Amino acid sequence: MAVALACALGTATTASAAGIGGAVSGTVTDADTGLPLGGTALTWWGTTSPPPATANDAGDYLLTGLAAGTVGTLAVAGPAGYERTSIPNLALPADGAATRDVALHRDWAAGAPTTAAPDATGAPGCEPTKATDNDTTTGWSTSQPATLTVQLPAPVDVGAVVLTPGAACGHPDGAALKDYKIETSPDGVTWSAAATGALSPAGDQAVAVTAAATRFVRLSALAAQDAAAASIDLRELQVYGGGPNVAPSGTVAPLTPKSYIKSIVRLRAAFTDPDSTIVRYLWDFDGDGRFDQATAGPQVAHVWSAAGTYAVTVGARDFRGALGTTTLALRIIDPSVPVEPIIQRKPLIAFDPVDGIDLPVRIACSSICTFTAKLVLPRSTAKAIHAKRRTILTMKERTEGPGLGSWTIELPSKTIKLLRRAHRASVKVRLTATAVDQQRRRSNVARWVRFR
Ligand SMILES: [Ca+2]
Ligand SMILES: [Ca+2]
Ligand SMILES: [Ca+2]
Repeated sequence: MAVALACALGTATTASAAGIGGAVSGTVTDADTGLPLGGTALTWWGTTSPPPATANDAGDYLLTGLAAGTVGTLAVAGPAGYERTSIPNLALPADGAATRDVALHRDWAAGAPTTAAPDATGAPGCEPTKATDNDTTTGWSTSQPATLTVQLPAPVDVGAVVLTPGAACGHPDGAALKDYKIETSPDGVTWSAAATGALSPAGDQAVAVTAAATRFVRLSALAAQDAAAASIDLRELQVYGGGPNVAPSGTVAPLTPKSYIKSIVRLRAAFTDPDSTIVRYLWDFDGDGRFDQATAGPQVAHVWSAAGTYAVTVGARDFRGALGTTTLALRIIDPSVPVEPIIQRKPLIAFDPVDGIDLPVRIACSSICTFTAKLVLPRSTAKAIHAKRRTILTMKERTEGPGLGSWTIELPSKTIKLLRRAHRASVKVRLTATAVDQQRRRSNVARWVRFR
């Protein structure tokens, strides 16, 4: 209440206008990647001239000590290789603080190797590199129509070339570049025409140039503003555009171990992008290939009405438009439906018909299986053929892995001899067989078998 009363009486306005309660704050970012530009210097030119502010690693800055209710100019100087700009007529409100975010272009030509032809050197202080030193007070000067070639540090999708004409090296104003031609090249060998035109006598002038994966930019300085000038001068050539861009990549997972129908399911994506900010997340909940929702952050909540396994896709869109996606097979459970037990299948044992002295056996198991079998003579038979032991065969086999095993149980030759000696054409024996898998699931078979 006290504050409202003071405002109504106008005392607050009077107090701040008379003091230095004004401030400007904001965030400085790279205009092409959205990444913060820490280290940017911000200077105020106005009624007061406080010390410059420097943006922190998050790109945030705060300039204080300004006169509230006044107008000034915010001068912005990005880190090395970035454009310098100024925002004139920035009004500070009477109650103190203004906010102003700033996006700066990287100048890919700044400090890049720069050459000229036919005169490769230029007069002292007017060399070709003076056109790419990120300083508009210096310039390149040529005594005749010439080309200036800049080798960019990486392939750049060029969007604009900014030319700053203006006489350099103490030459008269008429020496400023007027007629120009710009070409681009991916390799310095093959050139494509990009722009031609005539510049005004002074000031930064952007020329729209669209050229993907450009490594070289070549300017032809054709004529000065004053046709009678002894030289053609250019203070600065800047190249704006996007550098290499990698799409975001990442993963997505639900926040809870189980997801139920008709309940809120929360999903969180984790994406990274090495060269730009991520501006949006896109969600396809039903796997139809169409995004159903967009969010600014990496988390979303959704409700599914039917049980099933859904292919949920998350896309992350980066500052320059590249999209990276990841897909999750999300199981949505209906808690009212009892979960069917997974059938633990026991091993299966099957015998083919006896073929003479052979009995083929096959088994099927869900995991590695041990198979054992035994043939036992009836007591009376053993006595009749004078067999020393009733157990005439034991075998033990093992499957190589889950699946099938097949072997042949063969009547031992020793038993056959005894049978012949006793003049028997056939014999009935007791067969017992067992199959046990890794989970100790067991199947047993016991039956009579007749060999002939
Ligand atoms: Ca310069
Ligand atoms: Ca990127
Ligand atoms: Ca969809």
